[in-house]
This record gives sequence, C-alpha cells and structure tokens, in this order.
Amino acid sequence: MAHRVFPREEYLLKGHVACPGCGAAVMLRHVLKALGPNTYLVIPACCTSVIAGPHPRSAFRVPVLHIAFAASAAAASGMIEALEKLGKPANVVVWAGDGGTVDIGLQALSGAAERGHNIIYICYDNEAYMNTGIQKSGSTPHGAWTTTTPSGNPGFKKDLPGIMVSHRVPYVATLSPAYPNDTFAKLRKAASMRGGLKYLHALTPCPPGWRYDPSLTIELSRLAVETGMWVLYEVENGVFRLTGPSRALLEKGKRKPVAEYLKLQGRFRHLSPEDVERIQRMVDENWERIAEMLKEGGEHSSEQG
Ligand SMILES: Cc1ncc(C[n+]2csc(CCOP(=O)(O)OP(=O)(O)O)c2C)c(N)n1
Ligand code: SF4
Repeated sequence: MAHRVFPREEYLLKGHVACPGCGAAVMLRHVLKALGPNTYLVIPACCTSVIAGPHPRSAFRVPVLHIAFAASAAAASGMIEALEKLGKPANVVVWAGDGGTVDIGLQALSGAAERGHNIIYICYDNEAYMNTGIQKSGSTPHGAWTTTTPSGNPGFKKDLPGIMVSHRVPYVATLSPAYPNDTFAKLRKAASMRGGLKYLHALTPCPPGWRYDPSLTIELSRLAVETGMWVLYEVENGVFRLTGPSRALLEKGKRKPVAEYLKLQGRFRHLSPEDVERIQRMVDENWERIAEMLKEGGEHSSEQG
C-alpha cells in the first residue's frame, strides 16, 4: 500500500496508564489518527476502559460510551441510527478486546452484521482476558499458557475474521501495530464505505500476558507477520487480498520459522520441539489454503467462508 503521512493530531492523550509496551495502546493511537475527530467510540469492559477511561478520567479526545460487555455492537447500532437520523454522519466505532468480541459480545456483533448497521467494529486481540488476570479466551492460541490453561491451551484460536466474512459484511481486515501504513489505509477505506458493518481484527501483543520484555512489542508484532502466524489481509465485498508484507509470504521458504516468534514469549516456554513442529504445520496448512484460494482467481467469495 502507498506510503501515508500520519496526521500529527493525537486523540489518545498522554496520561493513559497502559503498561509499557502495550500493543493495544499503539494500535488505538494509529486507529484514531486514521479516523479523526468525527468519531464516537463504544468500549465494553476491557483493559482500554480501565487504562484510558472514560472513567474516572478520560485520555480520549473523542466521545466514548462505556457499555456492558454483551451490548457493544447493539449500542453502536443504536448510536449510528440516531446520528444518521439527526443528519450528523460520523464514525461509530466499537473498540473491544478479544474476550469481549469472540466470546461475550459475539451475539450482538453477529446481529449488527446481519442487520447491516453502518458501524466499524475493531477487535484488539491480546489473546486472553488480560484485565482480569490473563484467563484463556476463545482467541487464545493453541499451546499458550494462561492462568486458566497452566499447562498450555489444548484448544484452538477461533477465526473471528473468517466468521465475519461468512456474514457477508462489506469489509473485513486484519491489522498489526508493526505496520501503521497498512492500518491507516484499511481504516480510511472502512470509514469511506457507508453501508454495512466493517470488521477489523488487530493482533496486539501484551507484555505481562505474553511474558516478554516490553521493548519487544513491535518486533514481536512484525515476527507474527513474517512467520505467517498472523496474516495481513482484507476481504472487500467478498474479494480476498493479502496486504503489506504478507503478499510476499505465500512460498514456505519466504516465511521465518514460527519458533522465532514463539521463543521470545514466556507463555510458550513450556512447549516441546514436537509442539513447536505441530504449530509450524498448522501455520503452513493455513498458507496452503490461502494459496489454493488465490489460485482460484484471487477471489474469496463469502460462500467459501
Ligand atoms: C458481564 C461482565 N462479566 C465479567 C466482567 C469482568 N471483566 C472486566 S474486563 C474483563 C476481561 C476482558 O477481556 P478482553 O475483552 O479480552 O479485554 P482485555 O482485558 O484483554 O483488554 C472481564 C472478564 C465484566 N465487567 N462484566
Ligand atoms: S495488560 Fe496487556 S493489554 Fe492490558 S494494558 Fe497491559 S499491556 Fe495492554
């Protein structure tokens, strides 16, 4: 994607109390710069509502509705309908964690997608319920330690972007804090599409939850993409496209070994070489599926999910 110049304006202000190296805070800053001041946030219970408000003090320069977990997408639906009736179109954006999205908020998200409300829904995915003490969510990856999976998650990460593609929403995209230009272009595109729900899913490293040195957040975000564990793509009106550096990773030899990503994180420290090999196979199989899809003409229709 073309190089973008980020606006200098800040909408996530100094004084928020995110942990040093919080990937979610980096992503939120990029997202708000791309969307600008005509933006209303809807935020359920999660780290962001604690570290940046709205209560007891707010670090946001845009209005925020803090809402019960299960209701985010429903509240945003009501908000956009009211604003459009008043003749005041705006970006109405849900910003929710993975627990609040793939588990607790999924029913309201699915309903809003089905009804086609003109909202942007962003899941920042730190792959566990971090704010309450690192419990496993439906987005925790296979093998990862959490306080509720002390010997490693036996289950598998839910593919929420894939679930949203199957809702036939007009736009689904994945994001990474290491690639702000990619984020910027995708958010601008989502904001320019007026009809239907736009779903964006960001992988946001969390130093205390993933057990790594806070200085490594951007390096880890980049490694997630370079190893192929996290794929940057967009699905626009049913058409699938790889974006950013993921475009060059179709061949197995171009991808770094997943071990490079896993070994930097304490949550994967207990894995055996066989466990790492299994995760490598899962990643390679996912890329084989992507290659098959692209061979069929680069189109990924919503029927193929
Ligand atoms: C209905 C309800 N259940 C549980 C809680 C407690 N709670 C607050 S934040 C949170 C974790 C949210 O996890 P996630 O959505 O992944 O966001 P993160 O904390 O990782 O930023 C939980 C369980 C709550 N506030 N409301
Ligand atoms: S626990 Fe993780 S997601 Fe929450 S503020 Fe700290 S670094 Fe960010």
